[in-house]
Amino acid sequence: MSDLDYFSPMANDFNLLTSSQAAGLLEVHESSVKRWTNEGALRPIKTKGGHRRIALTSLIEFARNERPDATLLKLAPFEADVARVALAARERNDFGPMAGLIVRLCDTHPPGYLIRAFRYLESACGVPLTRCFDLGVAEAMRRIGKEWTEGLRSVAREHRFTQKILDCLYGLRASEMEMSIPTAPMAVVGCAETSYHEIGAMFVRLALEAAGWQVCYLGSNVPYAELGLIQAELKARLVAVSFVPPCGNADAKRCMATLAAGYRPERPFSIAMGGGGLDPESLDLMRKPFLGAKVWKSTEALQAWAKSQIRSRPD
Ligand code: B12
Repeated sequence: MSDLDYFSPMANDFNLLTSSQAAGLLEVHESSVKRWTNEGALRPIKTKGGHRRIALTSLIEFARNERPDATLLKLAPFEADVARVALAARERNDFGPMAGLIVRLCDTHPPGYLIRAFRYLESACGVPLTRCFDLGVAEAMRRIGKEWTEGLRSVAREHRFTQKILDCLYGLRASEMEMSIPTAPMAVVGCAETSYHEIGAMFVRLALEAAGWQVCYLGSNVPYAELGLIQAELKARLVAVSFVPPCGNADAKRCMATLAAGYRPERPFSIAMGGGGLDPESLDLMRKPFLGAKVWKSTEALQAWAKSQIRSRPD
């Protein structure tokens, strides 16, 4: 056999990487990977189709010896899992592996691991944090809910999981969010009245803060009338409310009606609603008197809008 081993392409579910994928995972230029393979420091494998590929395991081994500062290594012992999660998310928009890893990590490790994994996915692999929330964390939460419903997960283990997700969200926030600019637009964010499902509202809080907004975060179970009072007091441009089941369209209607009743035209604002409890097709949006009212399908979409608002503001 030549210096290239042979490998079946059937085994290639991100176990075998192109040099561009390998470079992305180690945060180096593709030319570096090609140089390492030419020099023999990194041994490629030849597929039956004649393509040169790098085994994920070899890449990690190489990094341990030659690139000990690579961020991927800081995710040990989950380097290979995180690499596969990153590639599935980025190249196939498949967040199932991410949800699986979130469940495993939270069940067995402190939340710091998850924080590091999200940071890596965002900065090294270009998977936005909001997309990790919308598609990865929300799916992990659904799996936890299903396990609980089927009697496969005790209440305490569900609570432990949820608290770790919240710890992770607070941790992600702590590193950069306390620096908001006083002139930045203000949003009031909270959960629907009676709702103790807080994670969706936390996603929104982080998404808006990362978009450059100031956020007044009110947490769970916020009386709608008081949402309006705080909005007026702070002259907030946006009120964002999360409706997770059992809250649904009827609650959203009540929320809009209450906010409309207390609306002060000299302190205008938009309403953003979201969460798995809403059925946007059958919800009659009360567009007036608000600047706008919308049910958002994802925090990523809301964040894109929030960024556009910052860009279009006069200095
Ligand atoms: C964790 C959890 C809890 C925790 C919450 C802890 C906490 N601090 O948040 C606790 C233990 C308190 C809890 C309590 C209850 N829960 Co619970 N819970 C869950 C679980 C497992 C996860 C919920 C969650 O965080 N999901 C993530 C959310 C946020 O995802 P999402 O709604 O799809 O939202 C997505 C987007 O829409 C967006 N988003 C959300 N909000 C917003 C807002 C805006 C503006 C935008 C832009 C986007 C956005 O973010 C998400 C990602 O994209 C779910 C299981 C599941 N299937 O979801 C059950 C679940 C929601 N709970 C359920 C129930 C029944 C309850 C209780 C009634 C149980 C009881 N008998 O006491 C109580 C109700 C408490 C209350 N009054 O709110 C049911 C609801 C069933 C139904 N259809 O009515 C579920 C579905 C479990 C089940 N399979 O039966 N729960």
